[in-house]
Amino acid sequence: MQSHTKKIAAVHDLCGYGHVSLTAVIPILSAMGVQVCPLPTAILSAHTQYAGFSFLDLSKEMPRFIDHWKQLDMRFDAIYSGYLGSPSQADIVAALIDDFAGDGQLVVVDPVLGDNGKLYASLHYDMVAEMRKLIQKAVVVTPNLTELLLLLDKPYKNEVTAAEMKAYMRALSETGPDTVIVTSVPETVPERTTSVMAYSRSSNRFWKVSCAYLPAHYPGTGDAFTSVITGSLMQGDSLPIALDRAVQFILMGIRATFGYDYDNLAGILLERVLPALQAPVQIGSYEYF
Ligand code: PXL
Repeated sequence: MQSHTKKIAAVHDLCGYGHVSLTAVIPILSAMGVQVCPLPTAILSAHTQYAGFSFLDLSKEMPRFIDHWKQLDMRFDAIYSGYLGSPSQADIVAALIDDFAGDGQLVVVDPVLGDNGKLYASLHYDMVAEMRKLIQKAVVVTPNLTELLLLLDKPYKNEVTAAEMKAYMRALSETGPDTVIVTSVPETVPERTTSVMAYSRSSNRFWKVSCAYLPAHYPGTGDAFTSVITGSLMQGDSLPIALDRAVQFILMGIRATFGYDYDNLAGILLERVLPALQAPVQIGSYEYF
């Protein structure tokens, strides 16, 4: 099949409301010039932080998508997975990666498991075990601090030193992925900030981007963050530039939303900030640590 734009296989759920997963991944990567081919893991009325959500698990349908994609001889420039509808889907995604990922291809696994020290409502510890296996096949993984500690089987804590973070990122990378990007890392010195930290094993470098802490929680910011990272790497940006672009975009989204009297569960007002993805890269603030 001839390719005119870069294509990505995007393995995430579809939520009818809430700016998470595919409803964040598709608009962001499209705005960055990438054709998204969704492989939906589940269909929900709204994300799982809303009480009473409906949930259709697509585990049976997913292998049919993959079989048809093989018949169509589809080729992807990248594979990107996120929230899975059941632990057994980890094997389906692993098979997709085996079938479609060539040498040096970008494989991004966002191990969506939880936030603020807790698993998401629909998930149990068997998902953590399956995610540990799946990340072995990734090139880039993007856990938040909660997910990083779950994957490493460490108790949650919200105070971590730079030395601990370096050891944790190295340990996760040793299980397979070259690049580990950790979001929502709280820091208090020299002032209260939230950082994104990253480690690349192949270049043996650690990177950090810090921003002011904002006292608001919006579901889906992790999905939006990893989507921008993925689009940026597909455009050929370096890892620290990708980190800068993603942090700037999320901050802009939060700032665009924060000023309103608004239901934070509905996620950031993504549509207000999408055009910013077409702007040239801004001078950023990444640090080497
Ligand atoms: O943004 C992560 C996410 C993805 N998909 C579903 C979710 C959540 C977080 O709550 O519920 C269904």
